[in-house]
Amino acid sequence: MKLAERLPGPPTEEDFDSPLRDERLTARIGVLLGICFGLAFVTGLISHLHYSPEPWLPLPSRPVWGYRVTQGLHVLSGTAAIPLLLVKLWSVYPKLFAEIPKGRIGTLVLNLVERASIGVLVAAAIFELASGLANSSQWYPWGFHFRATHYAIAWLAIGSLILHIAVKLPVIRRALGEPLTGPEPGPSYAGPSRRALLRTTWIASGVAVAAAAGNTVPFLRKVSVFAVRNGRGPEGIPINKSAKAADVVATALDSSFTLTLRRGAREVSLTRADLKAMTQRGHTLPIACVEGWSASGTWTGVRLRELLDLVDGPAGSDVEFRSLQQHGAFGHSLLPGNFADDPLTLLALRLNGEELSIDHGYPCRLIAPDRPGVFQTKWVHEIEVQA
Ligand SMILES: Nc1nc2c(c(=O)[nH]1)N[C@H]1C(S)=C(S)[C@@H](COP(=O)(O)O)O[C@H]1N2
Ligand SMILES: [Mo]
Repeated sequence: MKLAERLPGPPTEEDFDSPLRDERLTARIGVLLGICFGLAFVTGLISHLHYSPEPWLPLPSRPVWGYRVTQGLHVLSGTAAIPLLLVKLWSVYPKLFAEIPKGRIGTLVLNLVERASIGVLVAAAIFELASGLANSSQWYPWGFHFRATHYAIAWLAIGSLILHIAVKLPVIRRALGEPLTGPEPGPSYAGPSRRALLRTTWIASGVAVAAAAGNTVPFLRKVSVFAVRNGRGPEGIPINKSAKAADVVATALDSSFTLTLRRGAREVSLTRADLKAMTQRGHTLPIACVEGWSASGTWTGVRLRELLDLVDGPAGSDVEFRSLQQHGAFGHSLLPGNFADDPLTLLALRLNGEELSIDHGYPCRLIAPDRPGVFQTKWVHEIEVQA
């Protein structure tokens, strides 16, 4: 026997004979998957605009829970998509082994182009879900810049998804119009029904969401095995980075601490006692981390606008915050003018009725409505008006 005859050949599409694989199943999962990707894309764009503001599209500072909801939805829709994508890929992957049509060169080219576009879609979709999941679990096993890459590939994913839906629209419409059951598989078939597989897929997706939702929804915290934050922390709020990790313990507790307000050559220095002597206001505002967890607290402190007035900061000016933290990207942030002027934006000194703990940003920290947590700078020691 020749070697070629002894080796098994590559499988053909017919070698995969599960009667559950069917365009009616694929289309139904596809609809939900499409909704999840659409939701993740739109909420991702909102998050991107917070990081890279566009002057022609300023984001509003209300509702205060805006980013909490959009970023929560972003992470949850991505999480829900993981089981859906796995089952959907299972339902179609034998097509990879389908014979390439012989004959007209045009048909061949079209077939190859379609395969390539699906290859791009699958790769981009897997990349988005895998990198997003790792990021929301605070696991960074890669060397590339997460946000820039996740954002660029998102366009690739949504573009190839729209193309895919357009190409498949006739099949999708036909498949959704047909009932899920029948024809019955042969008597030798002992597996689950198509309906049972679909139900299991929905449940898997729901369980994944419930397991992640505890990051945002307080009463789900107990069941959430994926929740990075269990809701515990000083003053009832989780801590993102401790004072020790940020290497600010000594400077934050230094009794000679002063806050510097600056605008051009104008400068005003305030001690913590000076800040305490100003009008204190209390607002309930959430910390909403990009990783998807969020928690609401009642913050008390000085209205930012009243501090900016001390150096005659013009209305609408962007404001730079600098932390005592010397290292890392989170040691400073730029607050757009409309957020700086929002009467709810505080330089907080207290949280939930207690003195701000050092891990939450003592001596003082920024807390603004509808902002990504990463910009709610802790251990603030300099505030500079950019006008
Ligand atoms: N100086 C400084 N401020 C910071 C951070 C940081 O690492 N350093 N982390 C930010 C992030 S990512 C979040 S989500 C919030 C969390 O605030 P908390 O630790 O008080 O809950 O703080 C923000 N402020
Ligand atoms: Mo964060």
